[in-house]
Amino acid sequence: MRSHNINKALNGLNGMITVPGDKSISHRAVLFASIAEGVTNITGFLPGEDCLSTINCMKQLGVNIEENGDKVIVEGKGVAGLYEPARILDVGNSGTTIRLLSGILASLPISSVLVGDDSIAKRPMSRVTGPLKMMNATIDGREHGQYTPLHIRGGNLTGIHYVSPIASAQVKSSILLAGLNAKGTTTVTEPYRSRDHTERMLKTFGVEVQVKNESVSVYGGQTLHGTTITVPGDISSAAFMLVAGAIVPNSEIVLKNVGVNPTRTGILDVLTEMGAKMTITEETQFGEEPVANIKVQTSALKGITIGGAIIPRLIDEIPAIAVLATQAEGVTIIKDAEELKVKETNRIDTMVNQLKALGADIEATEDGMKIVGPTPLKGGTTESYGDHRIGMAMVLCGLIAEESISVLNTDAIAVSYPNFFEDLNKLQNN
Ligand code: SPQ
Repeated sequence: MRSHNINKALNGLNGMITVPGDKSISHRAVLFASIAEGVTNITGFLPGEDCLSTINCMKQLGVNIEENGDKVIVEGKGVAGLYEPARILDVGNSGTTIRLLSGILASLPISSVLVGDDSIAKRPMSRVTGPLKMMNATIDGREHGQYTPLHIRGGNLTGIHYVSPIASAQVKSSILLAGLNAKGTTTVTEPYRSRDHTERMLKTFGVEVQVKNESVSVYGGQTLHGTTITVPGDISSAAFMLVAGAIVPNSEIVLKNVGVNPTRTGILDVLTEMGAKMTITEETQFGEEPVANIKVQTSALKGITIGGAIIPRLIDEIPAIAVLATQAEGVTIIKDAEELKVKETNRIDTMVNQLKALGADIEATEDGMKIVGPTPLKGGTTESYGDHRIGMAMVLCGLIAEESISVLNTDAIAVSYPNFFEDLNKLQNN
């Protein structure tokens, strides 16, 4: 396992970079292309470990996929053309792969077994297996289908109206994918809207999707048609650079072609409300997805309260926001974010414990955290705990701390941002 020693960025961060392709969109592009009829050409694909797990699973289901860096060509087989896999499907560290793929597999009369790494083994699966069973799929797993390994035997599904207790794009997408091959109409209603990449991309593949407030519906028996997908830069990866640009003195950075889908831009709202100097230019569209360049400069920041409907719009950015808040004047409260406890790690505990050890004034609450700033951070040893976003958040701490910070198990960062250190070096050497 690799580790990195991070030193204070004395000359600031400067220049322009293009962050890697969006992870959520890359997964969906491969999954939807695989169940479509005809060829799909994907560019800007994220060749991170999670999305490669999706590709490997689809290959085991008989799909021909050609990969060349960020270019991927998928020869769709139509959903009924997927093979019964001869071996266990391994999703690695990827929650998106196991939950979305479960929806597809639940709609097919084949038997499959899904496993992942130690982190996946602890993450709740009943949020998808529960509604898929209501649709008539047979699914088992540890603790009655709550945990991996999952065994799915599907087919002959009936559409449902599922009112989800949580705002989760993985739950919504899994049920909708099953609904595409079910009898009648399938509807998912969420308490707040989660990221809507599935709804947007299904349209690109020729599927009729109805969206009404917090509800999304599809009817069964629709055919997806191969297409061309250009993946925008990942705003969740950009978030680490945006926070670095705002807190490291003497910085001015521009991030090119970042996805600015409104269901993902909570981080931009938070930066603006905290007082960050930020501008958005070159707004355009990559298919159904809005994209823009984002410039950020070193800023004087103030604490704010973050909760309610904005949480699903920035859930993956909270580790970065926690670091940001340690450098803001006053109190920052993050609430309504219990979902952080069931990510790759318990992101409330891992962030609070590690930031506290570095000298931050931070406390965990039941549904988030409270941070009082600004506080200087001191050196020490930190760890990703196998969670890419925790690893990158700890690197941010090293860029501003008085002494160097060593971050253990930085390999995990390759899950979503394989060139993270190269991009950071570029910004430090301009
Ligand atoms: O795929 P995975 O491991 O679940 O990834 C994470 C991440 O930090 O990259 C969460 F740990 O992102 C999820 C996100 O939190 C990706 C996602 C999606 O692509 O649909 C949706 C969110 O999860 P959820 O549970 O709210 O649906």
